[in-house]
Amino acid sequence: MKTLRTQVGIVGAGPAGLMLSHLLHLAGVESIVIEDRSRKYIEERIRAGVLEQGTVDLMKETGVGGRLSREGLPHHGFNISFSGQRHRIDMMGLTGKCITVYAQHEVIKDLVHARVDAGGQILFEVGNVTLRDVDSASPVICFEKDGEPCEIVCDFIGGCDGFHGVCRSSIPAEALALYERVYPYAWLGILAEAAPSSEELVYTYHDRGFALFSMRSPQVTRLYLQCRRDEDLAEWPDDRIWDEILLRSRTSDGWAPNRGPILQKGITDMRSFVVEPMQYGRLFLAGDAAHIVPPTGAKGMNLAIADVAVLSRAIAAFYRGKGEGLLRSYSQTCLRRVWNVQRFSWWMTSMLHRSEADNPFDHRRQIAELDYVTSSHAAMTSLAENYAGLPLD
Ligand code: RFL
Ligand code: PHB
Repeated sequence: MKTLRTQVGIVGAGPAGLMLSHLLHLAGVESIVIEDRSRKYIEERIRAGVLEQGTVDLMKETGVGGRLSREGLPHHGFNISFSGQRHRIDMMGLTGKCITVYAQHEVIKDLVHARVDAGGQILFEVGNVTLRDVDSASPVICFEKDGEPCEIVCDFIGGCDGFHGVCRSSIPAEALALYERVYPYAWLGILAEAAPSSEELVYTYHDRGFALFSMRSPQVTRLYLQCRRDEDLAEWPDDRIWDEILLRSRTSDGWAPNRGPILQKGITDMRSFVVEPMQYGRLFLAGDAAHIVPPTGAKGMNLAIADVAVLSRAIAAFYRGKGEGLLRSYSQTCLRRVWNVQRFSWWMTSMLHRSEADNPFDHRRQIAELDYVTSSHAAMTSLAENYAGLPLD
């Protein structure tokens, strides 16, 4: 058995785990990150694309925003489209804030690079991860690396291993309350080699279902379509995907996404999920391990980063001799923001999607709501404020 010792053991090298390790390092606290996938896999996994202003500011302030500043696409507004008309929400004009389009796997590359450069330890391709003595002062992470049993003995564990990880399930069920909503639809997402035909995102409500136009670079468009939960990708040859995207997205002024070769496609289910509290003993859950939002508000990664900003501060205060106060309030501090973001993500989702259970009343109600949020200054300000992101604390 190989035994490693560190201050904070972190399970999962997603945005939450890597940013936690980075922030702790800047505060003079040591950590080791373990990850069950390879470095190449996590650096290429296609996921989120929208960074809130607070996430961008944190990356820049902590020295990992160089490439983001050069390659990220700042967006001052976005569009909501329905009944064939696009309506621009002027986020910058309404709130003084903007969002930046920069792929999640680029954030991962920047964080891995920063940790490796600073001599930080990230152990990739570990297996059989379990936690022990989580409610003691010396919790232990057990795992296998290259066939050899290993353990990390630490003071705290960062449970940053995503929705399907092992950390949340290491907590006794009776110590947690779960809140969940599963939506009756999913998203079919594609990356296409096509120049984006709009500089800003377009969220479309259509009789045939939701569509989202986004991008990754001046050459690559990212698109999503509402589909069935049990949708079979095999039934979606490229031409059918393009026909459906164009049918839903085209506006009466002739705007439509540009077509191009499809580079990647996948289906994402839609879920709202929160676990309370986000802590058990010396185990602190952060990011998707503690909560999931449907992707319509573009919030999941931003919420993961916000959690670890709070957690790193609490752990740093503990080592500076300031006691356990911030650690004790970690869950409560995060959950306030988490529920705000849950509300916004649920609201965006229910406003923009069609459900089989909907009747003509719901359809007209949704159109009225879309009309309101794209014409009332007060409603647009609320939408823009939430989309650009609430303050980190
Ligand atoms: P992650 O990214 O899932 O990272 C968890 C890591 O833990 C590893 N792991 C383990 N490691 C060791 N031992 C184990 N037993 C382990 N089990 C798992 C995993 O391999 C992984 O590397 O969680 P984290 O860090 O909390 O980050 C959350 C975000 O990834 C997620 O919320 C976002 O991707 C959600 N999301 C979006 N968020 C945004 O902020 N803006 C967006 O525009 C946005 N768009 C999206 C999205 C998610 C999507 N999908 C694919 C779910 C669009 C889509 C389509
Ligand atoms: C993306 O570009 O992947 C994206 C953008 C906005 C969302 C979700 C995903 O709401």
